[in-house]
Amino acid sequence: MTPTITAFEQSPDRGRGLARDMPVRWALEEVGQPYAVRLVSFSEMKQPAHRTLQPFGQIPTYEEDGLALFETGAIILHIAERHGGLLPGDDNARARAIAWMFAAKSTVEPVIVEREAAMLLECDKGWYEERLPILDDRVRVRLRDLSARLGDSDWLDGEFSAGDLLMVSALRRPAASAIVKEFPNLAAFVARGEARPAFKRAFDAQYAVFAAVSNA
Ligand SMILES: N[C@@H](CCC(=O)N[C@@H](CS)C(=O)NCC(=O)O)C(=O)O
Repeated sequence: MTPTITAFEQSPDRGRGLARDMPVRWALEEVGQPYAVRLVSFSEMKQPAHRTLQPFGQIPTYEEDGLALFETGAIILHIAERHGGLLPGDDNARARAIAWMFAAKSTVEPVIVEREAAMLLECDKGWYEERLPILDDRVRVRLRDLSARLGDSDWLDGEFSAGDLLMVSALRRPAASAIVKEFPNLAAFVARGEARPAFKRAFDAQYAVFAAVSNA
């Protein structure tokens, strides 16, 4: 059965491929699984029908054969477990790739999202200018450690995996991009992810939604 994911009807990112349906689309493209997209408005996302799928009233969601999932990481793990190409076959390597998925979502992305939230929601506060360097430093500490671990490797642990997919997705967030540039190996890591044909297909598909709304 073709899975259906949800995405913003009108994405605030204006076609930059930042909304979190993007990593799910990317994962589906990597494994060659066709999918359908149901676009939802901001008000629909907060209605009970959508909250049944996503308790926090957010996108993305994933529905397939009686299964409804939320949380990007869980959705991608599900996709990766059912198809080849996103997790290694060797059990230990697979466990390590899953550890990188968690690292992306629970160690790296939160500090980036915290900076993003400050930029969006706190920029009119008197203490904003004072707080921003503190948030930048929190991102920098994580990226410094990540950069040290990545070293000269193409990917975080051997072949490209769902861990890389989620880490590249976190580093693509605008709140991280200036700091990513301080670490040339991380900038190259992101560029390698974005150069993957599956990434490009996912990006184009998400961009098409933005373009259709803009031209309407
Ligand atoms: N932890 C969730 C976060 C989902 C999330 O933040 N979604 C954003 C779009 S990228 C959203 O729906 N924002 C609208 C809102 O929270 O009202 C995941 O990774 O799936």
